[in-house]
Amino acid sequence: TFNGNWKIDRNEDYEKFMEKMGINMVKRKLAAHDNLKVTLEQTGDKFHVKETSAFRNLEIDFTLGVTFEYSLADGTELSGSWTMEGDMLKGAFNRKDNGKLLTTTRIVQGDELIQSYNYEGVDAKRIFKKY
Ligand code: MYR
Repeated sequence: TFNGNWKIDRNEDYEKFMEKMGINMVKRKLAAHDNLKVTLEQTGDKFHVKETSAFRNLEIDFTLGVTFEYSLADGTELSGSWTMEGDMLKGAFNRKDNGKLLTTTRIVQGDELIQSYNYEGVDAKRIFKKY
């Protein structure tokens, strides 16, 4: 289950990914240490997400398979959806500014939530632990 309070533990290739996303160095340095916390609450095919970081606090509701809008901390707007494949959440989001695709997955492995990202051939991971 994805339910619970998750706190960022470590990143893999996240700065490279953000660079590909066009985020400047100062923001990348800050974002690499954003103390991201995510609370996930799944009820059937609906999710309630609380996101807390050095940048902002927000709450998002989405339904699997239903397109919604999401803005990154730097204001970049995305539109897309999550679906469930087995035990994996798979997200496909398009940037509104250039139409390019950002894909992401979430999976729980052991006591960790692993979120993977791909944009224009660059992969990254953010790995969370329960708190
Ligand atoms: C959620 O489920 O938490 C809300 C929807 C998330 C949409 C996709 C997230 C992509 C985040 C990419 C971070 C990139 C920073 C450059």
